[in-house]
Amino acid sequence: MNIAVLLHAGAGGSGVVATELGLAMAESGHLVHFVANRVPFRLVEPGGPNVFFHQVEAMGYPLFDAPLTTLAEASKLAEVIEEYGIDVIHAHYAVPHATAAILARDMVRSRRPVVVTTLHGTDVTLVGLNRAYLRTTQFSIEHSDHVTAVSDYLAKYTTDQMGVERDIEVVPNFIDHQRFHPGGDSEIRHRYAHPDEKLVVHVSNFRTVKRTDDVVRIFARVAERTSSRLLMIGDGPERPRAVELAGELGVAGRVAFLGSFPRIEELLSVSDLFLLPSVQESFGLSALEAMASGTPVVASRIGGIPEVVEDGVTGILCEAEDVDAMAEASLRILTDEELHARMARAGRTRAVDVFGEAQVVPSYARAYEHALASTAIGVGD
Ligand code: GMT
Repeated sequence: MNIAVLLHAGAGGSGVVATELGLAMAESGHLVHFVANRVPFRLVEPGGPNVFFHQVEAMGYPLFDAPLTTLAEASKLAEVIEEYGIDVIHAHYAVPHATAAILARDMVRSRRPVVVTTLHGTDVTLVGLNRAYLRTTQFSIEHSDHVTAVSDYLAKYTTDQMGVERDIEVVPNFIDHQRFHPGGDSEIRHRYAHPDEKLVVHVSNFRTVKRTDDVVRIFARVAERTSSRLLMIGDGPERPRAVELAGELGVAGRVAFLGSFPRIEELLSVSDLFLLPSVQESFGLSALEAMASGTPVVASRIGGIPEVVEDGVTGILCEAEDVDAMAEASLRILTDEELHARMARAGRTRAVDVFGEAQVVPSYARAYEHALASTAIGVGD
């Protein structure tokens, strides 16, 4: 198949899934064309002869408030479709990518490809439900040829809250468990913590929904009772507030804000606990990355997280915003070696057996075939 992938190129779960999936498809022999405004952040090295990148460039103009990126994306995609005979467009994130995909599909002069859209979370829960984008998001989902969502929660939410009437297949996030694995390099651990200290970690894009201030609050309570350090990985609008709060709570010297760190697997595999106190999370890819690395998780019992983190088995789930409960749960895991080891093993097993690349990627390949079959377009017709 010739597959075009539309994605957000910056750091974020949907871009990670889109890039890893595209690379896996290319590995299995398909030709994959990434279409984005810049090279996706996980496309760190050339992906081999089956991987192409096409840059979207949107022209600014005094009459426009901002460059019309969705239209530029649709135009670029139409060129790619006509030049390479694209069979499938995979749009990750409903707006604007599914919208651009549908526009390109409908305007090409050659054979039309099919549009497969994957809903990742905030494209529905935050952006899509906003009145400014609601109708466009509904339209883009309903006019895709096949739609997947990353959790049961998100599929139901889209149908119930957005009033979208169509089948949505659940295909979860997946993990490269050779890249994310337990037993990291002790030299790396020593850079961040002394041997007698516990290492707690959080990874996100520091948006409000991630509650990075709660991460710092939970850690401050943990640090009162056990010698520990916190690694804050990633960047975003809430980072300055989290830095300030660490100072206010007197733990600044124990918290390292590392920013966007490219090889997070090296840090997850040497950490003792992963914190994810989000108030919204359709799946929680970072929790899965922690589990694959053998790191137990303390997270909120919201959204799709209970489909990923098995409460009491691979981590502990608490009510969102209940900082005290999350601090208690963290201390339980950090101070009970036997419990920690059991959760670390169970997390790794669940990540490999349920969310491994080999388990999940074929579902996307079937989704492509299903879309092609349902519109009666054969590959290369
Ligand atoms: O908010 C983020 O973490 C980024 C966001 C994205 O679209 O890049 O992540 C969403 O998609 C991920 C991949 O499918 C999911 O694992 C995250 O749970 C989801 N984030 C939210 O729902 C807040």
